[in-house]
Amino acid sequence: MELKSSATLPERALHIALKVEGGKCQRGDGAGCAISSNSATTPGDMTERGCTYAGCRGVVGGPVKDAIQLTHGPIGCAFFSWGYRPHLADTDFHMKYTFVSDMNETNIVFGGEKKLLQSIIEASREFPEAKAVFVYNTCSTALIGDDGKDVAKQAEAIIGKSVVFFECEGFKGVSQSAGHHVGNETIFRQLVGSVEPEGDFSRTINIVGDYNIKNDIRTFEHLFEAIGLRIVTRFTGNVGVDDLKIMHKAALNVVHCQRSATYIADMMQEKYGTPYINVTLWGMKHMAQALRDTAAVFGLEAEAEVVIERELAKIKPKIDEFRQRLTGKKVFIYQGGPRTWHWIELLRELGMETQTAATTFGHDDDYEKIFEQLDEGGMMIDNPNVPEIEEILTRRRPDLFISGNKEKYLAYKLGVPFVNGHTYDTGPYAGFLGMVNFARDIDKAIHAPIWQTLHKKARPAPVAHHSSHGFAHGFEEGE
Ligand code: CFM
Repeated sequence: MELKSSATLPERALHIALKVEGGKCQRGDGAGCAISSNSATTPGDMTERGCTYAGCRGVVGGPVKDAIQLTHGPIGCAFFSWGYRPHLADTDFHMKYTFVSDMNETNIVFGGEKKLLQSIIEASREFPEAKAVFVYNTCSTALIGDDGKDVAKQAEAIIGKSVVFFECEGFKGVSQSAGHHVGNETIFRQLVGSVEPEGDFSRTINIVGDYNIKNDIRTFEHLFEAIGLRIVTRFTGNVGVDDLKIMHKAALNVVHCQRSATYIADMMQEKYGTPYINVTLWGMKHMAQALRDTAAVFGLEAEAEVVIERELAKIKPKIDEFRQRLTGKKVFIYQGGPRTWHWIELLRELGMETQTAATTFGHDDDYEKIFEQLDEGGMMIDNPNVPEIEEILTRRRPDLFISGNKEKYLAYKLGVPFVNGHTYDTGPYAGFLGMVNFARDIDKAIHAPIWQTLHKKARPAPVAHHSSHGFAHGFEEGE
């Protein structure tokens, strides 16, 4: 194992691979190719992963703007699931409030069902404007055997609104990824198809797997509309409960985040025959392709070309300018999952090369897409821990680190320019216009005057070359 930081955890070698000469794959343990992903974190590994509850409450259910978001569990679970992800909407009920049944020691001993029922009733009385109550189960309430499903049914009869119960106990999966699955299934089962509206849905789509981070939708929704399509439902950025109920009416699902939301597209295809296409709504090439592929389903190709040409003309001069300033820069991208592969092409459009690519909870299909796009010498690492991240930043010395708040100050301490890819520095980053924002933030990070001042002092000295194995050789080639 050649990452010094993982010397005490030999299992980590299975999660690291290099793209070597001839486009071949070389894994950290010298064997195989595919890296091990979506598997349980080795005990002792300082993982940055979240839990099933986080993926369900924080990612899929949380953006629903007019639901009471109620955690059935201790107050800390609610606190740490709320307020950190800017999944905006045109109202801010879901961002302003979070609710919890506040399970304490006595409740854990004697059961929390009554308290949950009271909490649902009280919350819905306090906030009559809410359209539904979403209840998220946690580790503690699952372990003591509370029947939250039954409570949800009782509550529904009392308050006269949908009470959706998510069985997203934190211990259920190996990461937050399992929570996406639970979120998809529960919303599909309990809400989708429960209302049958009249009207013509022949030219309609759902945008699936966009969460309106920092208003991403403003960069692309009008483009789909400009080619003659109507958006029925967003899953789940800027969406209301009533929209989810009629989601099955749309003629096509356009799936953007293919980690967290393909589940519902598959279920809708099976039950309602709704076809879906996979798209990437970041970057010029991908965004244009997304519009083309969507338009092709409806015979609106000519309309799409007009929109693409018009929009590209608006941003191209700016992108060309940024490309001149960014060409040749090497990037380490570390995101939760698919953003890592969504952005390799976007960075190439800016003249930049992805030197290292990592995800927290990606599955095999994410790593296949990453590997395909990496240049020779590119490295992939699954679920990197903090010492590994530090070592990569020190030894591979990227010109830019695109990651999240957890890693931001580590990057700064090591003197590496940083952009927040999860919640954006000054986004939105999606669509054509968002790409200009992204390029501007990257340019600002890399060319900040501070690096000139600190450069030599702040960057740690390279780690001594200590190995002659093939893997290490490839790994250290930047030194
Ligand atoms: Fe999908 Fe996401 Fe992502 Fe994700 Fe996330 Fe996110 Fe992400 Mo942060 S839904 S998998 S669980 S694209 S919150 S909006 S940026 S880790 S790569």
